[in-house]
Amino acid sequence: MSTKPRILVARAIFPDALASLEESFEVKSNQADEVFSTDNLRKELAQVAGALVFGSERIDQNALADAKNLKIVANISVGYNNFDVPAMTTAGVMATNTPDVLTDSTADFGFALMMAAARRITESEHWIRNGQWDKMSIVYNPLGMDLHHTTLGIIGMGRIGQGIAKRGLGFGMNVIYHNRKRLSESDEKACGARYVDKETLLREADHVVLVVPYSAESHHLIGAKEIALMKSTATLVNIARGGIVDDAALAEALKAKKIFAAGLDVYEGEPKVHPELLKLSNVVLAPHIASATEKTRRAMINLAVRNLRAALAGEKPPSLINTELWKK
Ligand code: 8YV
Repeated sequence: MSTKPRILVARAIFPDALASLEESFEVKSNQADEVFSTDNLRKELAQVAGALVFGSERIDQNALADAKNLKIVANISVGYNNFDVPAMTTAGVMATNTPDVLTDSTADFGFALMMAAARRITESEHWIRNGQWDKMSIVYNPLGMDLHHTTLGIIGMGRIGQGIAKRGLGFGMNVIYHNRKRLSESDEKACGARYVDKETLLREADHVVLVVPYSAESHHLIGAKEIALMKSTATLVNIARGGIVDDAALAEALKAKKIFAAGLDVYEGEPKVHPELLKLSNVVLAPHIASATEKTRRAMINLAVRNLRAALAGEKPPSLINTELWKK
């Protein structure tokens, strides 16, 4: 019988990363990449000392019910709203995530969505694909909104928010932000960003980008009332989490042209997308790919593996979330 610790890799990862894990661990992998049912996830976790998971795996009291030997669940994701951290702590299971390594790729993508929405890139592409280029007016269609020298409003000024702000400076944008906690003077200076309250941001920004973590507090942070404060020429980008925007209210507002356009990478109840959003041409839809470059996905997996290896070697994982488990 193998004396190697057993681990679970809950979704498909790069074959070379899997092979390297197999040198040290007895690995139950899921290269078929089908999301485990709640019952199957509980059964799998019951048999392992560590697990590598993605946002698709909900780690709560139920998932942990039979996991008597589990020491760590390492998320391959910076956001960890798929974790019930108190339940993990009670069960003595370390929770880790992958901060920093995806900041730049995700900030790039936030900008890409903003540009695509403002300049109607995907909508125009459909004109070409549908053979309608010759039916487009040279002067009027499709006219977009500028980014350069406009006001960029960022809600959530963590690492990714600050990365977006710095990109905005390169476009000559006036950057304003709102965050639970105001940045230090030196960080504000580095981002060239001015702190404002949420309502002022929504009123003044030409482009609003959401980068706040999901929590009960941020649920429907942007709904009909907030959208009503925005300019009719403004764009809204959500690269944070589904549920931060009320997608039904956003679809209504886009349909009624209360704002100019939106760019979404995340959705309430994804992988389902609100059916009204699918009908609209003034929204750019991406399937939760903000961090999806090969370099970044490899860096995320590497960091998650470092977290897992450390925990199983009795060391402190580099990005431990429930640090109280370490102080004991
Ligand atoms: C992941 C993300 O692709 O890191 C995050 O918080 O949203 C993405 O980078 C996703 O969560 C899959 O785990």
